[in-house]
Amino acid sequence: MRIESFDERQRQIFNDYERLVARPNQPEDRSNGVVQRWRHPVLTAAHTPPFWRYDFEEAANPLLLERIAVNAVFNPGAIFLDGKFCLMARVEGADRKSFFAVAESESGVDRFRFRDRPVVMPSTADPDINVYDMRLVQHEDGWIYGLFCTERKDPNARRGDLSSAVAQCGIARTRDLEIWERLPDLKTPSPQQRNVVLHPEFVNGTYAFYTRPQDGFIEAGSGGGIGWGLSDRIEEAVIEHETIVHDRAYHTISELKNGLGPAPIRTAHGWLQLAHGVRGTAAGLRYVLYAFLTDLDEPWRVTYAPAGYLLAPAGEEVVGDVSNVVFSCGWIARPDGDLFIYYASSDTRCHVATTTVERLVDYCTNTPPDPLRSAACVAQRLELIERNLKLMGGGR
Ligand code: M1P
Repeated sequence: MRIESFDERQRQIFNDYERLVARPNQPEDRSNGVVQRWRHPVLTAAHTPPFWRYDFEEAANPLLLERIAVNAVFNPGAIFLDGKFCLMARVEGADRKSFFAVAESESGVDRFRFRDRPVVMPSTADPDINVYDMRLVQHEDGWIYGLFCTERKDPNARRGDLSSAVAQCGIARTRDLEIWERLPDLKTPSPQQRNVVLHPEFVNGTYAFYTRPQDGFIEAGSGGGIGWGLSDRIEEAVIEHETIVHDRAYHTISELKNGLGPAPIRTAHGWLQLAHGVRGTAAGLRYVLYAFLTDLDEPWRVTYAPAGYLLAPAGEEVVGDVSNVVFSCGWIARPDGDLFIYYASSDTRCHVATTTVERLVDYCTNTPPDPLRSAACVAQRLELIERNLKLMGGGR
């Protein structure tokens, strides 16, 4: 290890950080026309300010060692606020605890910079052990809501079991992403909840939630699917009755689990939805992102469900703390229709993919649904091939 002076090392740390944060991003050379990936991750652990990790007081840290390391930055919620693209990132310390922090950018594709301090999220009477995956939504009641997973140790775990946990939906609201009012956790008929998202508009005068009922902490069990429920109040939100919007199905991308990503986007053709689907493989779970549309007046009713995934882990995205995962909690649609999809790969880093609302609606309405059998998939593909061959003047 090269011996540097304290000042030299401090300069180096800040230079590296500034170079990374100021790095311009470029779209990948190729795209399938549906979504455009961008070359560099928009947020990584190294994007957290050095003063979150190092103690820069020379007397206290003469060797200038990293004191409180950051392990990963992933699964950000997203909102456009005060002229900036804001990401509410899940920052995970080396100690495995996650917290929220806001990073802002003018372009939406690069130069994301964290605010000086992470979010101080108030607790409920039963303090959270871990919080993560905040979905931000500008609700028509005027508040910005953050719905997130709050995790606590399972009080009923058998002695010696230090892993069983209970996941529920935490709710907080803000005007500026800075000062948060914590509301009581959502109550639902399901034993556990994750991936809960608030619908941006009232439905019949009530608050509407997309849920993900689950029996246990990891497995959906007899529950699962993307659920739907209503609550008269948000201050003490209770869903009495949960129905399933989008179920799991055998031999699909979401056979094992699924869950809504960000809050849906209103379009002329229905609510544009983004979700993750999970299936089991010999190498473990595989998480992909998929899109669908629901009815404008009945947001719980699926109108178009294209087969398969919109985005699956590729290249460096495949590897990380929890490999073979892409996961999204945030996207931003601009008034001109440009759409910025923020997603994380392998529970490690955050990326952006760009598209337009028009393209995703086209994708949803024109991609055939999953016919659920190989033979039917061949028939579906043959229909496309024959039409194309005719256009191209024959074939062999
Ligand atoms: O590790 C992959 C993801 O697992 C969980 O999501 P789900 O409940 O849908 O399986 C979450 O912990 C999520 O943060 C994580 O990215």
